[in-house]
Amino acid sequence: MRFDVLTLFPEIFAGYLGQGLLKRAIERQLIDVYVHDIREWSTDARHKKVDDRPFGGGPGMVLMAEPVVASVEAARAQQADPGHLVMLTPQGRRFDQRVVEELAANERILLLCGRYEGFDERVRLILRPDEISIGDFVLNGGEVAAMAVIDAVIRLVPQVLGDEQSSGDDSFSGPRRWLEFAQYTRPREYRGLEVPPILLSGDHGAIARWREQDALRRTNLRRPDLIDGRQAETEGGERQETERDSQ
Ligand code: 6GU
Repeated sequence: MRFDVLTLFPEIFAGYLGQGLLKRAIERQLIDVYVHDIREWSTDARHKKVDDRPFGGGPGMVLMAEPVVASVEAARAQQADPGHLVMLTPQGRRFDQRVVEELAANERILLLCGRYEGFDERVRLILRPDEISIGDFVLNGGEVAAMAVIDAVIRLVPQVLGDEQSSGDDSFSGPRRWLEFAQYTRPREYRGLEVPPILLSGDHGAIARWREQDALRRTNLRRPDLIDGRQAETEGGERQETERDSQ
């Protein structure tokens, strides 16, 4: 699977690409990530300007349509497959595990990162991107969001996760899309808190039932909206789960 990131800040990606699961996936040639500098497509040879003041006035700067459209078209032309174009913007549809699964079906994804007050509207009108937001808050640019998209999508690319790992039990995954069950490792007792005995029983059927029950209990408590669209109780006064009452 190939990702093309289009950004004004290509340096931001080096650390992220050079580490962990993603680094290994790139080395194993399961994933390719190309980072493109939108500034290289500036129409202004001297100052490499890519933004300008908004028509109608107001604060901030707007990314100009020409360099952005040119950079996307140039990246697309590098391969026969034009890829699926994603624009990272707080005005996009909300990113969740369903969107991750949808995106993972593509062989090639282009991630267009904005900065400043946003893109000239004609970028959207011309390129018709799949606009995605990672949540209802404002970031300074799409770069962190693009990394979140890559990070989530590669987990679903075959062979990226080792045999011992699997995305099937992940929160928001599987047929029910609940939160994941609680996990424990050694030691069996820590500061008076014991690992639930079932997990030490070796009875795989019983363990699977306990985990299913725990996933449901946690989801009910923390994210009831995942079960039946109920609003999560976030106002004051409701019960908070603690180590003690989860025992
Ligand atoms: Cl994708 N971009 C920006 N700038 N802010 C965001 C976002 C994206 N998603 C949530 N907030």
